[in-house]
Amino acid sequence: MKNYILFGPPGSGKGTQAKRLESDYGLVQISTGDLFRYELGNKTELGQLAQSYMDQGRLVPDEVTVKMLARKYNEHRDAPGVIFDGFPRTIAQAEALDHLMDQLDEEITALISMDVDKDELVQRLLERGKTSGRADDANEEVIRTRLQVYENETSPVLSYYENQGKVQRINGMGAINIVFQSLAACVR
Ligand code: B4P
Repeated sequence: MKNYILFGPPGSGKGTQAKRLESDYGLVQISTGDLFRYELGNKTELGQLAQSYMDQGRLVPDEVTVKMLARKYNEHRDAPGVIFDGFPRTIAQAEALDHLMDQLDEEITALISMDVDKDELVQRLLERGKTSGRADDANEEVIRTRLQVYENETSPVLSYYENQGKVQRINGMGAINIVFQSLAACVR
């Protein structure tokens, strides 16, 4: 089974591209952001806990996120492959993912990192905020907090996988179709 991590800052297009990889290559998208939004929409206990963090642009605590992710992964063991979208976002999550892979005799195939300029990220998220109804896209201050959280807590995850020789980088600027072509070349 192939296990890809799609990596990049908020607004880099992880969700957008993961959906296309799912429809074109049969890889299953596992998005922690979508999983939290689902729980939130159903007003579950987990959803209410997650909302307090997400609305401020902060990360949901690792132990909650890891447990939810492991449960979801186990539902898709017969898939040809998965795309982890928005996970891992901290070193602790990366270590937990390695542990899960070991337990299941699996391994991370590659981490694909999408590079996008900061100004472009802010523009994309503000644009989405006009229609998404997402509190974390609604104002620039929360968006800047998310980008700062990414710098501080998530970007070290890249070095973690660089040390394992698993990182592939692509240019995330440009039209969605062009970015998808670069991405497709990494998973073929
Ligand atoms: P996520 O749901 O993961 O969302 P994201 O980082 O904002 O978006 P993504 O990179 O997927 O961008 P998208 O394709 O949508 O996280 C939301 C929150 O959930 C986090 O802040 C956190 O609180 C919580 N969370 C999630 N995972 C967690 C974890 N592991 N641990 C703890 N907390 C966690 O694209 C954005 C916009 O750009 C879209 O409107 C899209 O149409 C547009 N776009 C995409 N590609 C484009 C392109 N090439 N050109 C122009 N526009 C483009």
